[in-house]
Amino acid sequence: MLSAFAAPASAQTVVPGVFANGDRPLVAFPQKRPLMVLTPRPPQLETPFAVFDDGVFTPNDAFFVRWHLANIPTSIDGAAHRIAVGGAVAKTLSLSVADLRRMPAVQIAAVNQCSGNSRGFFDPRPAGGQWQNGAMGNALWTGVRLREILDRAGLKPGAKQVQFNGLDEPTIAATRDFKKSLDVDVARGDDVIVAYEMNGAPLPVLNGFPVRLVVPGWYSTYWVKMLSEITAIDHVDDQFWMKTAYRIPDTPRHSVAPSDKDYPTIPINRMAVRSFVTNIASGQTIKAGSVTVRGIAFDGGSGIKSVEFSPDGGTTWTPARLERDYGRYSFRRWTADATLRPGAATLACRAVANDGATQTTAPIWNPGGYMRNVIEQYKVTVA
Ligand SMILES: Nc1nc2c(c(=O)[nH]1)N[C@H]1C(S)=C(S)[C@@H](COP(=O)(O)O)O[C@H]1N2
Ligand SMILES: [Mo]
Repeated sequence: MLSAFAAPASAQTVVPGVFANGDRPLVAFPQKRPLMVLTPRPPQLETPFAVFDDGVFTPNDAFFVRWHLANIPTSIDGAAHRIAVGGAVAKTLSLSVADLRRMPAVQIAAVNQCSGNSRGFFDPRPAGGQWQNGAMGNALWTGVRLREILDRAGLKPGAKQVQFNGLDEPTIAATRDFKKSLDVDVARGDDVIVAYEMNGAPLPVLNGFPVRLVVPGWYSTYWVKMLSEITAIDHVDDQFWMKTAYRIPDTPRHSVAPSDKDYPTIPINRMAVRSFVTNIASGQTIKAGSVTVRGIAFDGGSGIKSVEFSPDGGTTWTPARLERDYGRYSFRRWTADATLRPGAATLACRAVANDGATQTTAPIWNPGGYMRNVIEQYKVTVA
């Protein structure tokens, strides 16, 4: 039995905002170190960005948390938990975590990033959680291929999508239960897993104990936590969380002008390529001379081809060294050497993915505040 709310939360300090209204108390929730609180209920906790400099994998106790519905289970009996597999299948199943552990295990390093990561930097600001850049994390996930489960149940020929539900529920009837769906061909992909371990340990309750869906390369809205139902459906899911929420403009770069209306939309899917500096933050004063800059890059699953660093706001670029490759869905760490002269400086980095996608200086805009991937700039003082 794991209880998420056994310990009282206590505010330790406040992280000053990097945008208006962005101050965040640092609070330790159960199984978590102090994280930046956007909302306490439902819990939305952001990883302080400096954590990403510590290593390629984000520790479980520092991993961000995002729930939509306030009625989340506060304790779970992992041994009693079952996943009900049903709908358009030949045979319904009821699977325990022990059942999953008896099936072939798969391990995959993958970035879990909220669709709205960095939403607070959109201009004009859209509604929704005002995240800075810490609504993401990279972990080594262990579990069972979803395909393996679907094959045991036997998808009927009419199955179009597979729908996922977790144990969390709305507090009032007017709120729709959180469910997400994937096309059958995506759901049957090699890398989609039902995970029971994260970085070699059971998932923290707030990250979906005892089992969650992991959809490498895709935004984490599909990574349904406390997974309790897998349902094959014979139509394209038309419930709220697929038809209305989490949709992006079907336009170049998924961008529109704030005044645009009546453009086509599609469900959000693969992540855009991004890169960040991890050992230097905007507003910092750094010593003049030679410096080694460290950072991370990732994309929607083609893998990182190259990263470049600019010490002068994008006027000149030098290639970064890519560090160990943990697979095409993982953070890829990089380092670059620079010589900095005294004065104000703007540092920047940009990545190119194996599929050719890259980052630009022009930010995109959409009403969901999704998929930000502009070239990050770090304004520092060199002294
Ligand atoms: N059951 C359930 N799963 C969920 C959600 C939710 O509200 N309920 N939110 C999704 C969204 S939008 C995000 S960003 C990720 C966050 O995963 P994390 O809390 O493990 O970081 O969970 C996803 N899975
Ligand atoms: Mo999200």
